[in-house]
Amino acid sequence: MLFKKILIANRGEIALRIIRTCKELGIDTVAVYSEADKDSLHVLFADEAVCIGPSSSQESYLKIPSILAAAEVTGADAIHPGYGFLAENAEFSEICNDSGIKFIGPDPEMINKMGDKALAKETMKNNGVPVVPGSEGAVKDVKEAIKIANEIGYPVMLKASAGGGGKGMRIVKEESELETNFQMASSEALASFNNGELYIEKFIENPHHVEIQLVGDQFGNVNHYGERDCTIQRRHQKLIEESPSPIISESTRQKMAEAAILGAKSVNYEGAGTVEFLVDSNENFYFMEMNTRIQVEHPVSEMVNNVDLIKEQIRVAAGEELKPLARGQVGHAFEFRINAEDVENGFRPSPGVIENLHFPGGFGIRIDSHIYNNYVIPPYYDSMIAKLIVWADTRNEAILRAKRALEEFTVTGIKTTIPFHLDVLENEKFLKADYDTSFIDQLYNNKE
Ligand code: MV4
Repeated sequence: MLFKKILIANRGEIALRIIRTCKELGIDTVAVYSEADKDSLHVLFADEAVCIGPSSSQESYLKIPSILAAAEVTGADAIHPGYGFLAENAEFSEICNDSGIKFIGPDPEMINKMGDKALAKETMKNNGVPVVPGSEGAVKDVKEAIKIANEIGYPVMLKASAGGGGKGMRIVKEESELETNFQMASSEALASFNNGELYIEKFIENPHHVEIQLVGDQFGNVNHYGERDCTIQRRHQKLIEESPSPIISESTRQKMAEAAILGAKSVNYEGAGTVEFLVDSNENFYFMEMNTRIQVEHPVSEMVNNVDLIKEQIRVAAGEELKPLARGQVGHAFEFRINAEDVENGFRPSPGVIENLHFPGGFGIRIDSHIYNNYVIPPYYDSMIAKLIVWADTRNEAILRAKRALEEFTVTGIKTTIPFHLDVLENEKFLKADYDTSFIDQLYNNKE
């Protein structure tokens, strides 16, 4: 049997996304919400809702005792953390399971192993997954960093063991710059993550970020759902994702999927997860990080696989055995993140009231969103207000469909990233899939 009642420890579109799947599985749902979110759709659409505190995330969506108390008073037998907030918090995973409430995600040991990026990389390397040349795990001091940099050659990159997603990263072009960068990166990491440990690797010029979606069960089976190309980012915030990646061959695609499955099986990975790779211009790929959560961009993989990944995630958490995929990936999908941001002013947040809203529709269009007419976007949380997901047979057809959908999409009262996406869809380089990580900086002329 699956669960009877799932508490969703999240807000916004992902809370709604999870509630929808629970309903289709006949599972009751409990929403939790902060005071700022009392009029949110996830509160309205769940079977029950519990206020867990004031507006600040620290005092609500991140407050473990309040969430546990909400689960206990409502009799929830599982908690889905969504993404962000407590999704990769080992302590939360442990406390849930100790309280007899199933955490829909990996156990605390797995979260810790993958959360330590230097350890995760070392683990993958030891199991035969290709990694960027560099230190074995963390480096102990500047001296060791210099020694390794001389072996692998400049430019190199310093990364925080406790970082991830680009925080605490530094490029070093030559030996004379290493010591100061090392000290700065280390104290930054210490201040942000309470852990100053760094590892070092060769800097890969203008890579693509390509990630493989996986789900593992309790019997050692791991399915893969193809890859997503997440290279269109600004300051480590993804803006557009697509599947399949337009820059890799069928043979690279298969090798990456095999490497991801090898890595996941070698750690007995359970649940939904993503193995991120850097891909260089020669299609060499290197393990970068493993995320132990469902990600924002999971719908891209759902569309090309015709699979509800949240359903799979809930099933494996309940102890069901995965079945091999009935088919491979079909067609092409994009996700466009619609953020309440003023693109012309450095993507500055633009919270406020949605005055007039019209969602696009028609064949191949999917909207995952919690907004509605007169909804007030609170200033306390992230600025994503909708995801437009587009599916079509080919990349070109998906682009044409995306363009007409973005033209139909109406949001007034606030600034959004819709005009940004329309610009990208006119860009020759994007159309030819000739883009890399510097794409947005070049488009908007705003290098960090
Ligand atoms: C790198 C890199 C180049 N060489 N590592 C790591 C976290 C991720 N968000 C960005 N990361 C990078 N790691 C080495 N050894 C370049 C990046 C990078 C990047 C990668 C993919 C897509 C966009 C990016 C934007 C800036 C930096």
